[in-house]
Amino acid sequence: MDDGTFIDENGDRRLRDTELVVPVVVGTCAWWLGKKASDTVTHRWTVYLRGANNEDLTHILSKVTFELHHTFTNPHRVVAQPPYEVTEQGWGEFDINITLSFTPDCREKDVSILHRLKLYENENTPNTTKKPVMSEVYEELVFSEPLEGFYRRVVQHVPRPAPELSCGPYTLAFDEREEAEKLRECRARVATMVADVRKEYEGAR
Ligand code: SLL
Repeated sequence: MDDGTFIDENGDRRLRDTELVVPVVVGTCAWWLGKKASDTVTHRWTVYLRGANNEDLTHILSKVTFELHHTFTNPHRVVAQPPYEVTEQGWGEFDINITLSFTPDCREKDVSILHRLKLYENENTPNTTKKPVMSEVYEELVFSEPLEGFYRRVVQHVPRPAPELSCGPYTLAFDEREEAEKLRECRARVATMVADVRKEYEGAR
């Protein structure tokens, strides 16, 4: 009898045609130091990963690793407990690689998200010490045909708020449905582009 599950190549039971979607946000929050700024330290900033609704993610994540620019001491920062954030001081903007590792029963490979540290607003906005420069991006973790045990555990989990981030009061509220729709449109556009390239390639052969 087909119960909607199948056994994968490792002998684990998975749910067919099922997706588990976990909305998250990666972001940076940067404070200009104003009069206290020097050549090498102009800002104090925090990079973080959070649930899109600030919910706790410890039932899914085992750790989050932030890869800073090599000019920082120990640029490889591992955070095993929430809040998943790293605070530093510096002078320049750069791309931060954020790697999410999942709980062992998920059996999924790590996922990396690249996020650029933003220290300055656009050219016409002067620096201020009154509020931070925020840069947040909504993302979705998609577990396709998840392990049955992991899926059941996650859907039965009762959501609870995560410990507050240091920049908690400044984080944005995302309209999940709107963001999910934008992501779907992006994915569809990419799929069309891939299909076009493939057609062109096949036509040229
Ligand atoms: C830039 N490509 O030129 C970037 C590099 C590096 C920023 C930015 C280190 C501070 C410290 C720091 O802020 N590095 O180690 O104290 O803009």
